[in-house]
This record gives sequence, structure tokens and C-alpha cells, in this order.
Amino acid sequence: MERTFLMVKPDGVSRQLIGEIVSRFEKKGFRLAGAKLMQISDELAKKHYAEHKERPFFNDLVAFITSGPVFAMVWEGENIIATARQMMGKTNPAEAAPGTIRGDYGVIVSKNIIHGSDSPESAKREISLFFREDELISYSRPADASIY
Ligand code: RTP
Ligand code: MG
Repeated sequence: MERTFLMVKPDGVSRQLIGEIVSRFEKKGFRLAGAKLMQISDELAKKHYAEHKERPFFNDLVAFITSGPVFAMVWEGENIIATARQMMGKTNPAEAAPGTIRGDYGVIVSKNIIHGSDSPESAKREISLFFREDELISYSRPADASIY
């Protein structure tokens, strides 16, 4: 089963959206494999966003993601990496469709509520940055028989 890394950013935690966001993925039919509220260190933030290190907004991005607690999660399900990105909506909430998380709750690009892995390679890398293997649980639920 495919896994992805999702994270409610400090603005989403502050806006009290953890439950709403978890609920959307749960209702969709995806399965939570691991989760934790955590304060990201400067070092972890720079690793996580390494692909953006030459961008003008990199320092602001690192400062923002370390500015308060985040809710880090691993979810699993068929085609979850691409589907979760669709559920999140476009990077800039101003362009994100209504019905998506960013479209419904975000206003500006630097405070866009949620992070999600953008490819299988990113998912693998990000999951291992944030979680130890023994923090992730594989299990099945009665509902899985109705979802698949
Ligand atoms: P994320 O990595 O957070 O899930 O977001 P994403 O894939 O949709 O967007 P990405 O291109 O990876 O950008 C990472 C985060 O950088 C911030 N950003 N700011 N000021 C700007 O022009 C700008 N552009 C991007 C956003 O918060 C974005 O989520
Ligand atoms: Mg990204």
C-alpha cells in the first residue's frame, strides 16, 4: 500500500484545524499509519525543504515551519500521494479550488496550512526524516473491505 507524509503546518495547528484535516483523510478512506505533534528543529527544517534552498523564500520558509508545533503524519492508501495533493489544493490558496484544504482554509502562499509529499521519492525521504520505522503501524480495519 502506498504511503505519504502529510503535515499540518504551524498555521494549521494554531488555527485549530488538526481534527478537520485528519477527518478529511479518514473519511476519504485512507488509513493513518503514524502521527505526532512536534516542534521541528532548524536542522530538520533545512533537510525537509532542501530542494528549495536556493529560492528567495527559503529562510522565511524555515523560520515559519519552525515557528510553532506541527502535526506530522503518515497515511496509507491506493494512489494516496497524488490524491492527497489533490485534496490539499494548489500551493497558493488563492488558486486552490474550493473544497480543497488550502482552498477552504488558506489565504496566502506562505501560510497554506498543510504539507504533502509530491512524489514517491519525496514520500520515502520525508517519512524517514520524520518517523522511525517502529513508529509506523500497519493494520487493517473492517472498513477496508468496503473501501477496496
Ligand atoms: P509543500 O512542500 O509545503 O507541501 O508545498 P508545495 O509542494 O505545494 O509547494 P513547494 O513548491 O514545495 O513550496 C514549499 C512551500 O514554500 C512556500 N512558498 N512560498 N513566497 C513564495 O512565493 C512561496 N512559494 C512557495 C509555500 O508555503 C509552499 O508550501
Ligand atoms: Mg513541496
